[in-house]
Amino acid sequence: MYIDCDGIKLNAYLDMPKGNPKKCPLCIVIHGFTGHSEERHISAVQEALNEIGVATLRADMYGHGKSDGKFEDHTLFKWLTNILAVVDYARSLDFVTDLYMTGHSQGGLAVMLAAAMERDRIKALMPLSPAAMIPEVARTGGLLGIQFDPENIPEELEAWDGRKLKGNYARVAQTIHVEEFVEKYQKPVLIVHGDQDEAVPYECGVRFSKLYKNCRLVTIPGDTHCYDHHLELVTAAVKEFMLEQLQA
Ligand code: FER
Repeated sequence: MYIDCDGIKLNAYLDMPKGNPKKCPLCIVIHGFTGHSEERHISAVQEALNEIGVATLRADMYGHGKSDGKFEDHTLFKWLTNILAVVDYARSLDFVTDLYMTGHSQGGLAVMLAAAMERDRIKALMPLSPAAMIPEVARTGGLLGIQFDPENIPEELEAWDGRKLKGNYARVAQTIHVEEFVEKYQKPVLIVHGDQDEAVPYECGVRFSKLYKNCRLVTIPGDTHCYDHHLELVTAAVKEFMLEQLQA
C-alpha cells in the first residue's frame, strides 16, 4: 500500500488488531535513519500494539525502505512532510478513533516534531531511543561521528554504511530547535531508551524525558540502540503505557 506525499510514494503497512473491530485507535510507527518498516524492533512494536487492540500504520520515510526518494537526498523536513501526509491518510480512515505516534531514533525525533505540529490530533506520543540530539550535533558539526565546519557544510557526508548523505541534511537539521517542539506537546509521552545505546546517548533520552511536561522514561538496562537483548521489555513498556491511554 502506498500513501501519496506530493507525488512521492510512501510505502506503508496498515495492520489491524486481532478480531478486526469496527472501530479502533491507530498508532503511526516510524523507523530510524537507514532503517525501514520491516526491521525486527519496528515489527515487534507493531505486533505489540495490534495485540492490545490498536491498529498500526508503519510508513517508510523518504529515501528509505520501499518508498520513493534517494537516501542521500533525505532531510528532516522531508520526513516531517511525509509524516503530515501519513497523519492525513490515517485521519481519512473511517475506522480510526484516536491517533497515536511512535518512532525509533531519527523516527523518534521526527514524531516528536510532528506530534507538536499535530498536538490537537495526537493523543499520546512514544519516542523510542529518540535521536533528539541530531539538530544540536548538526549545529556543532559532529553528525555521524565525523567532524565538519558547521558554517561551511560539506557537499556530502558519509553515513555509517558508506552511503552518501548530502549536506542539505545538515543544513536542515541545524534549523530545528527541538525544545520548542517539546514544550508544545503537553499530552502523555513515553520515552524508552537502552542505557548501553551505542548510537544515541542514553543521556539524551533522560534529558528530553525531563523537558516534556508529562513524560515517563523507561530505561532498558544493558540494552543497545535497536534492543538486541531486551526487546520484550520495550514492547511491554509500550503496551503498559498504551493500555493506560486507552482507559483515559
Ligand atoms: C547521528 C546519530 C544518530 C546521526 C543520526 C543518528 C545523521 C540516527 C540514528 C538512527 O536513526 O538510528 O549523528 O546523524
